Amino acid sequence: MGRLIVVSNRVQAPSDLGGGSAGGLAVALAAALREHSGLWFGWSGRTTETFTGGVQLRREGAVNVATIDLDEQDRQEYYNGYANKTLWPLFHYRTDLAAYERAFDAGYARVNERFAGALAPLVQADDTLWVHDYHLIPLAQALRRRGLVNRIGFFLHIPWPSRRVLTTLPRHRELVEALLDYDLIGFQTDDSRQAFEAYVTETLGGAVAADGTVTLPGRRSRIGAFPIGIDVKDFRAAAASAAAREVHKRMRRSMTGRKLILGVDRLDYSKGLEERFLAYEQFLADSAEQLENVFFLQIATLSRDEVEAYQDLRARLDAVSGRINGAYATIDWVPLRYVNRSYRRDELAGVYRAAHLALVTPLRDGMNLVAKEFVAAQDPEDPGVLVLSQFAGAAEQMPAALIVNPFSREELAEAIRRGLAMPKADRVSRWRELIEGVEQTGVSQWRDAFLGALFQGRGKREALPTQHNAA
Ligand code: GDG
Repeated sequence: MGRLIVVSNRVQAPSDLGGGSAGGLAVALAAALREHSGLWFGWSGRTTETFTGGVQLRREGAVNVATIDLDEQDRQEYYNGYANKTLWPLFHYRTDLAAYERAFDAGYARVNERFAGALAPLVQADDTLWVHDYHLIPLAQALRRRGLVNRIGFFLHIPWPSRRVLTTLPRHRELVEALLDYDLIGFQTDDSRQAFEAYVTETLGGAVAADGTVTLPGRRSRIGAFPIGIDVKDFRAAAASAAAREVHKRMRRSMTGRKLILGVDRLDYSKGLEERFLAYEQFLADSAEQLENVFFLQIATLSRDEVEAYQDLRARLDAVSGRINGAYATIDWVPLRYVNRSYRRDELAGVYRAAHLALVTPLRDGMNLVAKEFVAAQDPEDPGVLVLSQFAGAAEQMPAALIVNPFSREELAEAIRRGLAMPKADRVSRWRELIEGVEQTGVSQWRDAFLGALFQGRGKREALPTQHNAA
């Protein structure tokens, strides 16, 4: 078998992953590459005055990393533009925030061409490519135009929206047709897979067979749901590390017997932070007996802060958190600790373990790894309670959580009350069910299921009738 080439917008060097600040995805991809002697290709994150197309190659342990620089216009039109101001809001059902600008379209197409132009010469005949996420939907098409017939798979980390929502995107048809140049398209959930199927059958007039084969005149691809997970063993080890134990001790000391409600998210409007703050405010207003017995720690790492919608959200969260603390804080109790810095993975594991209740309440989320990490970090003898949004992909696999509608302030406030009062026996039995699911849908199962499906039963692409081959 040839090499595995992973392509993602950004490349996270495996050497940075140890106890560092990487999320679960980077860890998963690094492990997949180590096993398959691979290459990881993506944007360096740097911009230069003019685009050169030069590839920087380096070796990180067993993994070869190849990056390119983009130019400033690329960063604005492709990354901040089409990826984060058009596709991200739209795929998270925020049509009100989605911006449609011709320059963004052009930038998105240009950068995908640039990726393809730099990547194609590095690809050998028997390599398999695995492309990640919404930044790179047209990449396979750009590579096929350059004559590549290798197997190429695509995995979407965010939700695939319903047909009605998707059709608000100008040129939605081109986007989906480009996606069909991949041999396999993976989604996080059945819900997303079904939404894609509905688009293919109802808008494109194609057919989707029971095994996921998608057929349209001159095209064939395959779709499937591959829920991503975490490396449970690795995360448990992080939770048992000296750094985690130290943070856990510090947290417990600072709690002074109060119960800890925890949120950990990138600061993003899809994560439902504002709704969560308002629900907590409601909980405080309704639960006089709980005042000073609990506090809420929200870690919200800054993200995409060049995009106005994120700056606006940050200003609103500053205002709501200030209002809550202004109204309820006493000389020795702060009801809401709202923190914008980020923590090391092992430190974070220690914070998870100290929490009595986690609020994972996105308005929309492809999966949500925080829910799984929280479960993995718990003490099996005395676990905390997970409150989980019905709109997180993770809810499909975690029905033993307290499942809530994050848009309902009352429901969320009630779940906080219920979670904090839950008897230990109930917490333990729910946790056992949850950890079993987290273990069964771990990151290695995700990787193996996706790559297994990509390798399965298919010869090279030349066997398939595609529009490019036919033309
Ligand atoms: C996308 C999809 C899907 C957060 N704060 C810190 C920190 N984190 C880590 C968490 C977790 C990761 O970041 C966040 O992952 P999520 O899954 O919650 O969310 P997205 O970033 O939106 O990820 C999502 C995911 O892709 C994978 O497919 O689940 O639906 O939106 O691992 O722990 N990590 C560290 N310090 C922090 O302060 N070290």
